[in-house]
This record gives sequence, structure tokens and C-alpha cells, in this order.
Amino acid sequence: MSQQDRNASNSGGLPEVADQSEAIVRLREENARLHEELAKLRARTLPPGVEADWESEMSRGIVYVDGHSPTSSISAGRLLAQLSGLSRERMKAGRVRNSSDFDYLPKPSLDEAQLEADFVRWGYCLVRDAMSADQVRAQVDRLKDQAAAEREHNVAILSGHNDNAQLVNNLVLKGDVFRAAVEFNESAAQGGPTVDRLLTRIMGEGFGLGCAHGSIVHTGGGLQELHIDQGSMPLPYPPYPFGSLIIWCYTEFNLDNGGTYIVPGSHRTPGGATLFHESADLVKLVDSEPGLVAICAPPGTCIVTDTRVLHCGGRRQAPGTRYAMRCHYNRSFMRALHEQATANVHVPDEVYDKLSPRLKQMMSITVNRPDPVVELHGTKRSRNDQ
Ligand SMILES: O=C(O)CCC(=O)C(=O)O
Ligand SMILES: [Fe+2]
Repeated sequence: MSQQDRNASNSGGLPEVADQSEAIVRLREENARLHEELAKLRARTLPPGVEADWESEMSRGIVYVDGHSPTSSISAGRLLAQLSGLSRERMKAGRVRNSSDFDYLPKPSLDEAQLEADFVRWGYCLVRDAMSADQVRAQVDRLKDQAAAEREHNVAILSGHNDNAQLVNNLVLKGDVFRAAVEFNESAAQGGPTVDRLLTRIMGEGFGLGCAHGSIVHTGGGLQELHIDQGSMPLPYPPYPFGSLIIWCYTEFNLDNGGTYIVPGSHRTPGGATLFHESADLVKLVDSEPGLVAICAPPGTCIVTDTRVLHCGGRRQAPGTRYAMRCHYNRSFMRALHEQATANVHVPDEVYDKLSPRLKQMMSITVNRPDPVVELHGTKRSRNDQ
């Protein structure tokens, strides 16, 4: 039975993980299958400089999807299957270290040049004191209240063994404090403008909101499969991320507390190329220096991540609860990457009226027509209809 939190901010479900020995067997089989597939795929790839001929391409037909020809895409999910069960295995074996064990890994900072350098080198950075203690308290109070009410109304999204995690999705519908934080308003997040500037450097002006949800993780909960947050994007990837997941830490993050596990530097080479490609050995990537670490950050920190970096929710071992808000932002031309982001399509009028122009733009709902033009039937004919 899986003990993993399937409510990730990437799109699509995460595969279930069985017990350790089963997982190892499955990993080996998966690896063998992938190698075989890749060998076949390489055989279809023409050597550099050799051009395909029209006749064979035309007779093959349209094969742009999923690894059928040199011109087709490859699903990132097939690569991620290599990592099935690995987060659990490494966690059980005590092979996940605290990020604070490594001098060179990102530390909470207010220096924007340092934050950008950390983001480029490691695929994430930590904005220090992005929320004050009072701001964090206001967020957590509203989140706890909403979470309790959703349980009472039987609409709660619970996961893990004994419901040891709860996801409170679509926070833009659920309180002024969340709406203000999602659009980086200083009233809710004193370091909001810094986060906004970083995200604009990552995705350009006009980036959109994929999802904003509250994450509540009790002891024993929180573990996810290793993944990237642009996993639904077919390969090959361009040399930049499609989006950014940010995590507002409402409580202390570290290994015991269920801080996010991450493989720092797994997002790119110095030249900008993705490490996530058809022949990538992702297990090797996880095992390279510094390997899989749990992000350490005090409450009030905002973790800003590159959607190409390998990471996952970590299991909380300590007593108590980890609270956080996770917001996924995308480049402006992309739709929400999350099937739970129904906030962007189901917005009650009373909430719509409270949304700022920026939030409406982020959610791609600048127009919300209560009476759209639907199928009509005319009674009078004009000359144009003859
Ligand atoms: O909650 C976390 O620590 C990470 C969550 C995550 O990676 C996700 O939801 O995509
Ligand atoms: Fe994620």
C-alpha cells in the first residue's frame, strides 16, 4: 500500500510505491525496459548532419507524439518511472541529508544577486523572511479553519495512511490573505515584491497562476515520488524552465519536519542544457554530489524552484504538523498545469468581484461573462441568410 502523498503540484498523478524489495525489482525491470526502448529510439534517430527523406517521413505519417520518430516528442513520465520508489528507499535508508550539512547549498537570503545565483546553480533559492511571523500566523489561522471546515463538510482532500496529510486546494477562493499572498502583496507577504521580481526574471512579464494550495502534513505523511513540476511537458526541453513552484514555509522545514526533498543542480548544466533527456540516467543524477537533500528553512521563508529540478515532498518524522502554501506559476502562454486548479474556471461571482486585475490576468479570467452568448435561433430572415 502506498504511503505517499499523491497530491503534488505537478500535473497528473504520481505512481504508487510498493514495499522496498518490490520497488527495487520494479526499478530494475523499469530500467531494463527503458534501456531497450532508448536503444530502439536511437536506431530511429539519424546521425547528425544526415537529413531524412520526404518519402519515408510522409509514409510514416504524423508521429510527433511519444518517441516514434526522430521528429517526435518523448513523455517525461517515462523517464521519471526510473525513480519509482527511490524517495522512500533513500529516506528509509537514512540517505537523505539536511541541506544545511552542505555549506555551498542555498541559505535563506535577502540579497537578490545571491538568490539569482543560487537559483541558476542549484535550481532553487530561499527568500528569507518573505512573510513576517504575524503574516505567517494569519495564513495558518485561515488555513486551519478552512481545512477543519472542509473535513466537517466532507469535501476535504485527505491522503496518506490515517489521513496524515490534507491538501486545501484553490486557495484564491478561500480567503483575502491567500489572494494577497498569491499576487505578492506586501500586506500578506513582506517579501512579496522580491518573489515577484524573481519570478518575472524566470518566466517574463505576465506569468500565470497554475495552482495555489495549502499543504498540511502530519507525522508520517508528506512523502511523494521524485518528480519535476513540468513533467507533463514532452521532451526535449528548451534551455529554460516553463514555470516555477514556490513554497511559502509556514513552519520550520528540515529533514525531520518533512522539508521538501530536492536534488540540487539536477535542472541544467552550466551551458543551460537540461539534464532531463531521453538517455538520462536519473538514478545516477540522484546519487551524484550533493544528492538528495531536505531543504532547511525557517518559517516565513519562500522557496522558489525551477520546474526542471528533481524534488518531492518529504516525509514528516517529527511529532506535530508542517504547514505550507504551494503556488505554481507558468509562463504567460501556458494554461494551468494542474488538474486541481479549478479555481481558474469555477469562480463564483462574489469571489470574482474581489479579484484584482492582476489576479484575474494570472488566472486568465479577465472576462467573466455571466450571460454568455449561447446557441440562438432566429425568427426573422435577412438578405444575408438567403
Ligand atoms: O510540499 C512539498 O514539500 C513539495 C511538494 C511538491 O513538490 C509538489 O506539490 O509538487
Ligand atoms: Fe513538485
